[in-house]
Amino acid sequence: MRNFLQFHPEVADALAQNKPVVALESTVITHGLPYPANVETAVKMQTAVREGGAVPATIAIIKGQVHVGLTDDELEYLGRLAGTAVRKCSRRDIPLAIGGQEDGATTVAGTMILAHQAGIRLFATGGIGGVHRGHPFDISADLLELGQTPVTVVSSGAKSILDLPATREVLETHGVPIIGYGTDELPAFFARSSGLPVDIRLDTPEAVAHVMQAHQQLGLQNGILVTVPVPEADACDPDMVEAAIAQATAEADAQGVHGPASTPWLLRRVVELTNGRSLQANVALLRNNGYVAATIACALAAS
Ligand code: PSU
Ligand code: MN
Repeated sequence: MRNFLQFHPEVADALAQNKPVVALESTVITHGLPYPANVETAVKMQTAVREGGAVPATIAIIKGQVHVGLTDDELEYLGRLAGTAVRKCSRRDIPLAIGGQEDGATTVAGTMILAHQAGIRLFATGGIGGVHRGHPFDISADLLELGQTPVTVVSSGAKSILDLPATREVLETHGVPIIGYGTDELPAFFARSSGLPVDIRLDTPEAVAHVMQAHQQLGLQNGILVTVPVPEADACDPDMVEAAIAQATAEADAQGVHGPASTPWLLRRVVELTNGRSLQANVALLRNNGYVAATIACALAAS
């Protein structure tokens, strides 16, 4: 597998010296945000990882080659693919993109697989996929990947475009611990809480690192989910977002949007319906999660 991986020199150096590294996904760049806000946000997230003391490794497939860490030119190239038919790569899609020498943007599931292959234990993103409301068999491959790949994912939970209680149940079935970082409740992406409990609340990077070490020493092969609420100043009014989400979900159903197209379609529509207000929250939580993941990576390197 390592033969498919092309490491950015800075990432290769950091890994060789056991320095803290945080993986970042690329579907949020191509399918989650419009150009050029996507590239600007990706750069801000990489900067936040550095401010937290780690090296960022954004993962994407470019012309059939897996890149672990992107140059500025590669990031710009990827950003300009937003809105095109670039393949959204979950577990299923990775061999298709590599075999076909295609470009591919990795989802949470896809990034977890490639981060693990690259020897990176921490990965930061915005939101994970989940069980779609009203479609109990549309279960994101992210949840199953968390059940079988030993990478810790730092995110702001899942959007309430998803069925959060069902999402939580699937994670429990697959043995995925949900850590609330400074919170007792599962965050709901734009909103700081969902009313659902987390499995444990931890308040420091060291405490999370201790759980990760115990998990590894036990030889457990599943992932861990660390959830971080959106920063208070940038959170959206829950009623406003909820109304937008309800309308977007109803429209998607009416228009027959389904499968992998569903999440990107809903994300775009919610931005429109909130007049971009949700975008501000999205950017803020991505940066914050990058920073938090970096501090955990530092604690891990020191432990
Ligand atoms: N949720 C978000 N923003 C995102 C995604 C999810 O709030 O950008 C992306 C992530 O890449 C995630 C993917 O892994 O969508 C999930 O897609 P699906 O539901 O088709 O598994
Ligand atoms: Mn799906």
